[in-house]
Amino acid sequence: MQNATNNIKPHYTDFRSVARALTIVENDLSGADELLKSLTFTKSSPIIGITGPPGAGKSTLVNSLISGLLTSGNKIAVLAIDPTSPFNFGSLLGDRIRMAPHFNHPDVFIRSLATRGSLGGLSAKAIEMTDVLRAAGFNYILVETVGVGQSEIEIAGLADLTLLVLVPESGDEIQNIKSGLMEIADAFIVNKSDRADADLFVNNLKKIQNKETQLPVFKTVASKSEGIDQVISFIHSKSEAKNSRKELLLAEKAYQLIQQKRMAGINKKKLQQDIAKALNKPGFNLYEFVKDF
Ligand SMILES: Nc1nc2c(ncn2[C@@H]2O[C@H](COP(=O)(O)OP(=O)(O)OP(=O)(O)O)[C@@H](O)[C@H]2O)c(=O)[nH]1
Ligand SMILES: [Mg+2]
Repeated sequence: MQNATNNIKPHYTDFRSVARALTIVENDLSGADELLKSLTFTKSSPIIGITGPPGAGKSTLVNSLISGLLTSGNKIAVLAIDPTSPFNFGSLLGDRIRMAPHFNHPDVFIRSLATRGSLGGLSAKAIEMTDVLRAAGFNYILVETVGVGQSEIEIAGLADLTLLVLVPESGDEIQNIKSGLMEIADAFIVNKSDRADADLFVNNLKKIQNKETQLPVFKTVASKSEGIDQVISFIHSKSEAKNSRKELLLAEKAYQLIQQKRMAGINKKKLQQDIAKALNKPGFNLYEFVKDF
């Protein structure tokens, strides 16, 4: 049988093959399954998650990280995941502008994913797309996602290394950080540290942490590429260390993919239509209705 994946092996030397493979996977075109199953991974390219509240400077940071990571002749892929939330409307365009210096760079591949999972969790598509990028052989894969409360936790299931970007005014986030975010982040980045009270916030971040399990706190001014070298060194040091969370990460990914598979073909509109039909008969029972799903 002919299908769209014939001869598509995403490879970082051919961005068109990467773009096509991503499109097939993103839109679940025919052959997407075969493509995913045929992926082979020759490098252990780290996936670096950059998350944090809207406007914290994630894209600007990604932009300066790219500059730092490129110097060693690396090929870099960026996946910008944009939640379909109305208040973030237009930020993809913003990302494009922020990362513009790298848009035409031959060693940088940038792609956006406009939707989150239909289940509200991290999109299974994001997992599949980062795997396509890994199989393509990029040296680093940067994934930017806006984190609002719980959604920050989701990226930890995707990334080998999670950087939580905050700003000196992120005082309200401290509560979130205390209740869970500390476990998922590998480092805090206090961006916009050219603003007042950056040091105070950095100290607070250190104070709320357990002495033994202190995460590093980096101060950056992403818009001026200040403080980036330290973050790059941290990324290098972490990528060399063996990832002790590997099983945990894979289990999280498997969970998302299974969830997507099980829910395939089920949507609320169709459910409503089926219920409308079922209601025409006497004695409708919701539990009876859902028992075959
Ligand atoms: N003063 C200052 N401004 C910065 C710094 N880094 C980024 N900005 C500015 O902050 C604004 C938001 O930056 P982005 O990089 O788009 O932030 P983001 O977190 O990607 O935003 P979303 O993707 O919309 O959540 C832009 O106007 C940047 O120029 C910094 O270190 N200092
Ligand atoms: Mg952004």
